Amino acid sequence: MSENLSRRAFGRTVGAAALSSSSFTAATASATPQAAANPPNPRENFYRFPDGFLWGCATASYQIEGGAKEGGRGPSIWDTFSHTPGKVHNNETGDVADDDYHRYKEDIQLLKSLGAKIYRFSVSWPRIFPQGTGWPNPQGIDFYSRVVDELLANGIEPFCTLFHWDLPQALQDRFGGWQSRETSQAFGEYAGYVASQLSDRVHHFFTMNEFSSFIDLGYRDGKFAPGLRLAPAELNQARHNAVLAHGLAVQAIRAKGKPGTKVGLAENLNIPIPVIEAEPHIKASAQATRVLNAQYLTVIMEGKYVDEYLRQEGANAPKYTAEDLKIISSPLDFVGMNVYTPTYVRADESPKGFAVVPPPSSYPHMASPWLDIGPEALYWAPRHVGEIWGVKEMYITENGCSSADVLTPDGHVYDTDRVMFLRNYLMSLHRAVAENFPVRGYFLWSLMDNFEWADGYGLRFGLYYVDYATQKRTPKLSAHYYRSVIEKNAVL
Ligand code: PNW
Repeated sequence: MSENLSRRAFGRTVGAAALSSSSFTAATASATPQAAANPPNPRENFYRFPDGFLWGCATASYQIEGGAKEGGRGPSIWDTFSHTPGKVHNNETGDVADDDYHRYKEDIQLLKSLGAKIYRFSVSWPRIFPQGTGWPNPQGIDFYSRVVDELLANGIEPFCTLFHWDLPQALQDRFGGWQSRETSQAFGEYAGYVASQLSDRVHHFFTMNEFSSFIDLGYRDGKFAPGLRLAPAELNQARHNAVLAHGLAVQAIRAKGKPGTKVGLAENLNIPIPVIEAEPHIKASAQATRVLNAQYLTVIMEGKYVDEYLRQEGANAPKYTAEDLKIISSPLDFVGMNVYTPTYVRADESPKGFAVVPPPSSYPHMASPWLDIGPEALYWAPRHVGEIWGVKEMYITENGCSSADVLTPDGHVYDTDRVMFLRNYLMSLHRAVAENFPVRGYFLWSLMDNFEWADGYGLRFGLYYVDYATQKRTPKLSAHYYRSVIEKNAVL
């Protein structure tokens, strides 16, 4: 009965056409009386998560908001990059994206329909400081303040990311972006300001999203904004400036936020998986975790660049002071991990003690060519981070996949591959939690299809299908699946 009611409520929010009079709905509905009569699905017991486990979704400002020239927003490096012909698939831009800037209330209802308890969104720095520094733009913080209020009014806890790649263009022009410590300093000031304005209602802040994506893809490979290809010494310095910025932001949030405000980061660490789950490969994978994440997570957790990295880079190693390392390793309240792909590692006789095993050409991946399928990554990320660095609070800040979604004429998206992906990754997460690695919550990437960076609108990661011509959102099969997972607090 209550299930019927909630399904009807779900249908109402997402548009009646999406859920009515379909074989999918009928099949689900007819299963209900049977489920009540028979013992529950054993999976619901075996793969159940602890009470209070937090389920939610993640998005990012440039990928969903649009409203690029509204509310006093200044340009970001992604506006410049996407408007440069040849940089993004079909020369698509985030000018409109999901139009969430105008539709955030509707989008928060989508979250509510799923039963989400938490939502990870990002603040667009150039909405707050259109020139990167200086006087804040009141319309900018007002927008996020309204988003936060709307989330809280719907019983959803906001988790705020401060940097998800949309650097103010002014900082790129004036200082060369992350090539300069001026940008690190400016980030600290921006982070402190946002915390001072939102921490009465937002209790969790992430400084940065994915160092390697915005630095390595943006400053080494030229595939992301600002589209540079730096030499190794300059690249390592940009990496250093980015982790320094993170540390300055941690300190600024502690100084300017309400007491009790929690700070962490959302990092797509390299996740070594032992080729065989037995010694000595397990030990090799732990050693690999420290070395392969040397420039980012390891220096943040340890306050020191590991010798292997410094030796390997030689004269190209970054220049820094002891004070820098103290700032970079400012203590965190939690670690967020974006988990997508595995890195297979085996034990090796070399001084490093491990070797990375490159995937064979037959290795399966999702619609994004880089998205190799490795469900065990969602077990090994919390295990390595918990065992190596003793982290006491963790979140999975992103996990999900692209799929070649097709909207059927009667308005469905049967993304069985995404459901397969989620089921298998979540079973690995369940194992980590069952073994007491302290993962408190999971954010699925993403709530809805959105601007997938250099892939434009060509690759879809959402639980909701977005028709970009009409901005209509349609729940995919995976949205129904995730809603059931949240409802049962178990992997189905
Ligand atoms: C993450 N790679 O990006 C980002 O945090 C999201 O903004 C993005 O939409 C999502 O994952 C899906 O791509 C990544 O090439 C981009 O390995 C590229 C890679 C990994 C993550």
